[in-house]
Amino acid sequence: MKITNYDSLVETVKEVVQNQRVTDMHTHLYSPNFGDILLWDIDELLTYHYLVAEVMRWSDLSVEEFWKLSKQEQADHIWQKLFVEHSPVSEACRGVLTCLKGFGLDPSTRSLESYREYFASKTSEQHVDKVLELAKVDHVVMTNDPFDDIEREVWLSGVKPNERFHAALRIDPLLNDYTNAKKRLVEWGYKVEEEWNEQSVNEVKRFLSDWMDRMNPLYMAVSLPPSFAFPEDSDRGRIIKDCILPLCEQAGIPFAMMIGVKKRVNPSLGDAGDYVGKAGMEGVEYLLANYPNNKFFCTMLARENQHELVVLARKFRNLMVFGCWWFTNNPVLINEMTRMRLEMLGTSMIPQHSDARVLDQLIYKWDHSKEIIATILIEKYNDLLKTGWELERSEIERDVADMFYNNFWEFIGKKELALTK
Ligand code: FIX
Ligand code: ZN
Repeated sequence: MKITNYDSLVETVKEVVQNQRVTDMHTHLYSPNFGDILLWDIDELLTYHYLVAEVMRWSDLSVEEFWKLSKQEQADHIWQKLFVEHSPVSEACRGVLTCLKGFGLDPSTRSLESYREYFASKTSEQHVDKVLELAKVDHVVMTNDPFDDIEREVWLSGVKPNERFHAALRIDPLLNDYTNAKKRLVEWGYKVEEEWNEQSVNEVKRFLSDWMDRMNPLYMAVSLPPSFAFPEDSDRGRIIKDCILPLCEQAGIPFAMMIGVKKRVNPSLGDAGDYVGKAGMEGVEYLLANYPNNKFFCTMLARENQHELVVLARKFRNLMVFGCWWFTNNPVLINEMTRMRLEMLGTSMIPQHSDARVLDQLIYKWDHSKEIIATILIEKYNDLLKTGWELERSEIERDVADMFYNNFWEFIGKKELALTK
């Protein structure tokens, strides 16, 4: 169907984006058969670390007193401070309300007890089906850390994720804290030595290979500080060069770098205590130029890094830019970053991931982002119509499917999982 005027363009783009099935390439969710580490319900939504950071700005409690509260008491406190005593205009607060609305609950009642009753009536499996359908998410890529004591036991018990959940092998402790990580490797039977020699290289590679065999990860991932540099005469520099890059190339999977996080600048806040810093791009540039047979995902945490990341993606086809990560996952920056990407990369990018830590967040993370991305696409397509270019609905469907689904599967080399065009 040809798009002939602005009104039909608006209607078509909104409908196509809204109905587009999604592959969510980075989350902290788990397959429901992994047990209680999959978080869901209103109290988990309210105690999301984004809201912990925000409530501590209003709370009359010390951080220590807050952490001593039960999960429900924490949620009650957050609800009172951020929703009742002050309007919930922040993105994370609004997200909770979008989730309630998505479930057909009534935010205007402000009845936390009625919301708790709704979730209490659900089982985990039922709820996963409901949320994935409401959010139109077909595939959820997890964050899987073999150094996490609880998750490691789940994998070692032989549990495999349900078919809609996929692993990403996350290796922050190995790359960012090798001094302590190698002690655990030795505990687990990997004979790494004090010095970085051939045996250490082989044993770290054996550790990674064992977990790649166990998890079948779609990619390997790490979050990196603003000071990230490569090449670098450091544990991280040596492990990336001698282990990560050869294994990823051999397995044909990307290495995902999430750059710019300053961990625990306020340790008392826990996960809410991480900060952001502008990173140098030289390390990413070097990797792209010197490892053309490796594929790289990259997302950056500082607003100031977004433009150079997009320009770098114009120079190197083995880089796939993805998502509006963490402190950039707000309308003001989703808007700026998506425009920057479309204007310099066209649709050869992955505009968003959810980073959801609570299952229900898939509803709001995708609802909010789809609304912004649709608005921008309407403007961009209208600019085309103004030149006399003609547009078919099927072309809009193709472009939107690429960005929300197919670009991911095609970049990782699993076209068979892409939507048929
Ligand atoms: O490193 C990461 O995967 C970050 O996304 C998380 O550490 C962070 O806490 C988060 O969930 C941000 O949205
Ligand atoms: Zn994350």
